[in-house]
Amino acid sequence: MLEQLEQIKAEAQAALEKVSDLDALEAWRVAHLGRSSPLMNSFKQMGGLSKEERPKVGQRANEVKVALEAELETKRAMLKQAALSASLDEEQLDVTLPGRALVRGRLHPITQTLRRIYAIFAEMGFQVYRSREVESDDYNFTFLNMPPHHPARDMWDTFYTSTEGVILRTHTSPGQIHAMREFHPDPIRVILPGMCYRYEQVTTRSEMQFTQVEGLAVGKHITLSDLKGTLTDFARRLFDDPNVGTRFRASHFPFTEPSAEMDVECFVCGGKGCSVCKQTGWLEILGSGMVHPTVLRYGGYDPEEYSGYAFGMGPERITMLLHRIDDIRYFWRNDLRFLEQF
Ligand code: FA5
Repeated sequence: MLEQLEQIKAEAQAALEKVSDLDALEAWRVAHLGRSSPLMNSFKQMGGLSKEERPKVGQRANEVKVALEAELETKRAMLKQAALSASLDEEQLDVTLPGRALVRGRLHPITQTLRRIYAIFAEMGFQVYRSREVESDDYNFTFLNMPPHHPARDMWDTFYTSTEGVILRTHTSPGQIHAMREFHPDPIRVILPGMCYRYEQVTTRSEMQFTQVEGLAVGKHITLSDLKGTLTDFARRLFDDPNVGTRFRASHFPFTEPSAEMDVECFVCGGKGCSVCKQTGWLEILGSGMVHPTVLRYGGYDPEEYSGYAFGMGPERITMLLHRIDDIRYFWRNDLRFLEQF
C-alpha cells in the first residue's frame, strides 16, 4: 500500500509537469486530488488494513495529499503570472490615441425657457410656488369667480376624471388660491409654473398638454402701474432688448378686473408686419390683470384693504417666438434631430 502511494505521487507529479494552462491545471486537480482520484480511493481502502499498517499508511497518504496540494498552488501561481505577462506583451496600449468624446445630454428647450423666466422673476423678488396638477372644480373655476354653470367655464375645454368634482387643471390660476390661503395675511410675490391640460384640438399652436407660468402679487398698495412696470421689464429682459416695444390690450378674464393681454413688438420685422406676426407688427405673450375682489376674498384677503395683480404666460409659445419655431408639436415629439439643436 505504501508503495502504491509513492506511485500515485510520482504519477501525479509527472502529470503536473506537463500542465501548461489554468484549464489543464483544474483538470489535473480533479484527476489527482478529486473525490474519485486514486489518492482519495486509497483513504477509502484503509478500513481493510491491519491495525499496525493503518496508521503508517494513513500518515503517508496525508503527507502525499499535503505535498500535492502545495505543488498545485505553486503551479497555479506560476501559470497566473505567465498569463498576465503574456497578455501585457500581446495587448499593447497606445497612449497617444485620442479619447472617446462623452455624449452630453442637454436641457429640453422648454426647460431652458422656464429657467430663463425663473431667473428673471427671481431677480425681481418673486419666489417659485408649485401647486397640484389634479385640481378640484372649485379651485379651477368657482374660486376664480366662475361658479357652476357660469358661461366663462367654456373658455377652457376641460379633462374630467371619474371622480365627481376632480379635474386636470386647465391653467395655473388655481395656484393663486392655494398661495393666498397659505400666505395670508402676508404680502405675496410668487410665480407658479407647471403643466396644464385642455381637451383641445392639437394644432401647430395648441397642445393638449402644455406649460404655463402664472404670476401673483398681493399687497396693500398694488396698482395697475406695478403690473405694467413689472411685465414691461420682464419683456425687456426676456428678449434681451432694453428698447423692446410692448403694449397692453384690453381683454377679459373672469378672475381679473381690469384684464389685459400683453403684446411685444415683433422682433422679426421690428413692427413693420411679417408672416410671424401675421402682418400686425405685434406678438401676444401673456394674459394679465388686477386680481378680482371675489378671488381675493376666496383667498382670504379683504379686497377693501388688499389688491393684487396676476398674469399667465405659455412658455411653449414664448419658445416658439424666441427660436422662430413654427409648430408646437415638435416639443413633445422627442425627435432628437430637433432637440439637439438647442
Ligand atoms: C389663461 O389660462 C389665464 N389663466 C391666464 C391669466 C392668468 C390671465 C392670470 C390673467 C391673470 P389663456 O387661456 O389665454 O389664459 O392661456 C394663457 C397662455 O397659455 C396663452 O397665452 C398661451 O401662451 C398658453 N396656452 C393656452 N392654451 C394653450 C395650448 N393649447 N397649447 C399651448 N399653449 C397654450
